[in-house]
Amino acid sequence: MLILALDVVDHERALKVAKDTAEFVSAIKVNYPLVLTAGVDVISELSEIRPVIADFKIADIPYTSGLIAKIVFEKGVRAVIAHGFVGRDTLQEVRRVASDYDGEVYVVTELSSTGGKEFMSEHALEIAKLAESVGCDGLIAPATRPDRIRAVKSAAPSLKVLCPGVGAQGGSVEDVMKAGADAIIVGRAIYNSPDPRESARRYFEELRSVREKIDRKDGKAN
Ligand code: O7M
Repeated sequence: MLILALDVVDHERALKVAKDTAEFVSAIKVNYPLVLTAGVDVISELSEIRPVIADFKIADIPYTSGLIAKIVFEKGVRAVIAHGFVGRDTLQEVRRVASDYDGEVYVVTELSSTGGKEFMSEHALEIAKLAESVGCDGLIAPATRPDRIRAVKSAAPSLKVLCPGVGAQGGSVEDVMKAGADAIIVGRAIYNSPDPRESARRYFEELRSVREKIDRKDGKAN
């Protein structure tokens, strides 16, 4: 599954990239750069093109976190992303709000950047288990460190794992999928390419061929 990280800072361009790549993209992840420039209603516009995941990395007390989740679900998002280091009470509140909208919650374990190793790695597996015990839907784990994808996957086997860091940050589709990822999240390598649609198509095809290779190896192919 391919998720587009739409961190462009121009409203019209965002809509164009979303429409041009929609055929190959399962969901659009919206982060602060777009919403702080285009306004929050861009979420509703994008939701008409593909399902939107609101990546505001919610990290506050339960009341404020729940409020943020409620506001974006009212705008039509399918899922929200919260930080896991905030602890059980906040994740429970975000989960509760999401359930009112039949929405999903994804939890960040450790960031894909080098700094993610500084504080977050040490607690990433506890965060994964916490997210699973709270009934969240999935985790965010770094495509830049496939061994960490394997680790969170075995800590919380029932959760989906979405992996940012492919392309501009150097992660490879094959390594990430072999590590057990359910989806890759790709931003700059698509929206900054001269032909975003073609770039999205290439990631889509690569995902398909890697998936086939993995299934053949696991003996799933007939
Ligand atoms: O492909 P890129 O590097 O242009 O974009 C990656 C996107 O994924 C961008 O929106 C980041 O904010 C996000 N991201 C990471 O790059 N690393 C992480 O560890 C976590 C995220 C993320 O999506 O968290 C939910």
